[in-house]
Amino acid sequence: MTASLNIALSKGRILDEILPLLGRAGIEPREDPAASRKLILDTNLPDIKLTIIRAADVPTYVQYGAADLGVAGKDVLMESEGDGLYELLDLKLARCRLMVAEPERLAARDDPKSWTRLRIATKYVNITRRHFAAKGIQTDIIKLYGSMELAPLVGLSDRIVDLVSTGQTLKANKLVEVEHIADISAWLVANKASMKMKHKPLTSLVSRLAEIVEQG
Ligand code: PRT
Ligand code: MG
Repeated sequence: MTASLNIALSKGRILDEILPLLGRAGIEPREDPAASRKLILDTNLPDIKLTIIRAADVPTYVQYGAADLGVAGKDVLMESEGDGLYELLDLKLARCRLMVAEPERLAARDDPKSWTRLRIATKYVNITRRHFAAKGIQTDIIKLYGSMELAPLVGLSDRIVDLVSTGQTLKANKLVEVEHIADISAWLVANKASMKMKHKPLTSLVSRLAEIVEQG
């Protein structure tokens, strides 16, 4: 009997980009995860199942062993601060950058070198606090769950910390990037106990995926 592997994925960008990669590794879900209301999906391989959850929940599922493997953005991993998982492979998918942004009119007379205290809206509270604490800059952080770009427009904050890919969203809201925090991509993560207990099937899948990522 081969041990079964459960892979946690989130709908949206990650799913759109990971499905072709899994397909190249010979793994096809039995139904379309984007359309299905099922939360656990069978694949063509009897020993591989996909669990569909919210992006921010992927590290939790993997840490507790509710999934053996997971695919999560580096942003989500950095924010979750958990230590119960291994970051195995940079899948180089869903790439973007985590940035500090502010209104154009503020940027015109702003100098990041002079920052001492900032009022920032973000969903990345931990990353933001750590990033600025390391530079000795104090932060008043306002936690939001989305649409961070709105905050400076309505006076909720002066600046935001958010993901940027094309830059269209910032531009449409008259915001500009002022500081780079991290380059972001989706990573394959694994539960630590699964790495021991299911070592063979797990590492063979990971090396198959690594080869495909290498091929680009
Ligand atoms: O939707 P839900 O609340 O369940 O979760 P989620 O919003 O975290 O999921 P999703 O699917 O939106 O994002 C999943 C992952 O995709 C993130 O954790 C990132 O690792 C990655 N990713 C890559 C992005 C982007 N690019 C991205 N551009 N996630 C979000 N964005 C947003 C960004 O927040 C901003 O609002 O897109 C907007 C900017 O895009 P541009 O192209 O206008 O610059
Ligand atoms: Mg979203």
